[in-house]
Amino acid sequence: MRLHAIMGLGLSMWMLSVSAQAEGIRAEGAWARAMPPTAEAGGGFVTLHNDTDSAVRLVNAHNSRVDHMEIHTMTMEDGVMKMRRLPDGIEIPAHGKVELKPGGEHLMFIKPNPILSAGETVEVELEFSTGERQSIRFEVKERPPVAGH
Ligand SMILES: [Cu+2]
Repeated sequence: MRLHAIMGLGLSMWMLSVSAQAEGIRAEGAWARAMPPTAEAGGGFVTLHNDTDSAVRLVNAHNSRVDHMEIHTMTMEDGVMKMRRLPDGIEIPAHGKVELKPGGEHLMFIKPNPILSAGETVEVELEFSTGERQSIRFEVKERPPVAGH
């Protein structure tokens, strides 16, 4: 059962990357942080590659079980890390990449119901400035995946 599910996920991720390549934006290593029961929001992280000749912005994200999603960054204010919303989203440079990661830019799942639990996957539709939308599966984990896996 479990192996089957993993193989299914691998296949769907492969198919996703193939179709993503056709559109010019490629998502890699999407994961979301497992939330404590009392948390109101959870973070989502992914590396986005832009294989096109023009800069593209990630402008929004959608998921069926949240109130809404936001695009955030972390900034240092008076020695304290604070989250700030990025109303214009995040630019992915032409033939470049942007890494959404803990302590930096990230997606925010606002008031998910139920909360994000370790071991599940959540589907998020990323929306780009080109008008394209791409569905990505985020694996929910307690901590970041080991680099290279
Ligand atoms: Cu945030």
